[in-house]
Amino acid sequence: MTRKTTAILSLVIAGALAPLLSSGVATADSTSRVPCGSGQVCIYPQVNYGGDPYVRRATDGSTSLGDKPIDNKTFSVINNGAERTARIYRSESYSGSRTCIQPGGKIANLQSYPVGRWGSSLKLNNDRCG
Ligand SMILES: [Ca+2]
Repeated sequence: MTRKTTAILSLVIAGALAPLLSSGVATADSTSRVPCGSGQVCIYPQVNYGGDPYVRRATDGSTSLGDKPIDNKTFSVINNGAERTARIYRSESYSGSRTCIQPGGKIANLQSYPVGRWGSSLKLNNDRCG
């Protein structure tokens, strides 16, 4: 392989990867956001991932939101928990209308989803949504 060919290939690869890298980050605009780390499920008290998120490590398994500040303030969510689905329920004890977020998935505005902003418990599972 010539040096020129290698250089061209590098450019092609870089160009192909750039959209993938940028689309995986929850920074849709320039305003500051609290990022959701790898292996974490983050529920934000504002749409478009705004405000201080409730953060749960996916490896912790099934847990309730518990914290009063996030209760009924589930406006947006990022699921960075590898292999784990995240279900947000309207009521405590994992009942009521729910919305499931696939691993690697995110929802910028939960208000148009079944759980809405009214989430009060969160369950993480090693299953699939649906
Ligand atoms: Ca609720």
